[in-house]
Amino acid sequence: MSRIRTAAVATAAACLAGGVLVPTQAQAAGSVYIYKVYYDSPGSDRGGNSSLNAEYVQIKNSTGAAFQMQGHTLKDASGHKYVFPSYKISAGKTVLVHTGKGTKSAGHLYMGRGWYVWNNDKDKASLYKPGGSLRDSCSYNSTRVDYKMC
Ligand SMILES: [Ca+2]
Ligand SMILES: [Ca+2]
Repeated sequence: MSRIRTAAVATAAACLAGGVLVPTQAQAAGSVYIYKVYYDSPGSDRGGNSSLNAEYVQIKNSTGAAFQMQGHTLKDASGHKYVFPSYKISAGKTVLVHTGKGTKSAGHLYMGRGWYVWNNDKDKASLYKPGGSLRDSCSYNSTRVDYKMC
């Protein structure tokens, strides 16, 4: 009998005997990342809040716990910047960061801008941690599609 197998048997025996809590194997940690950039709002880009809000960046939390976004920043390639307010993305959920104005609600945040941010040809979305280090980025370079799955 190998040492590993012996240890496993001993652990199992300990559990049966005393209900000892054995540390479970670490789960796939997951991450918080840019999931999608919908950069070319449907239809003509003539402004208007509903058109601005159809342009968005979707951020996903694939971890097993809620994640607080407060203090994170989202930037485009030319330096437009959005600082996240207090907002928790639930485990496994996403939040849409809309370009236009609106009231924060479950699944929706708003940059509050009066014009588009994400270029329709090419751009780069970068998500920074509160301390300033990069959490994730997503680049695109195509006018043939309206969004990028990152
Ligand atoms: Ca755009
Ligand atoms: Ca458009």
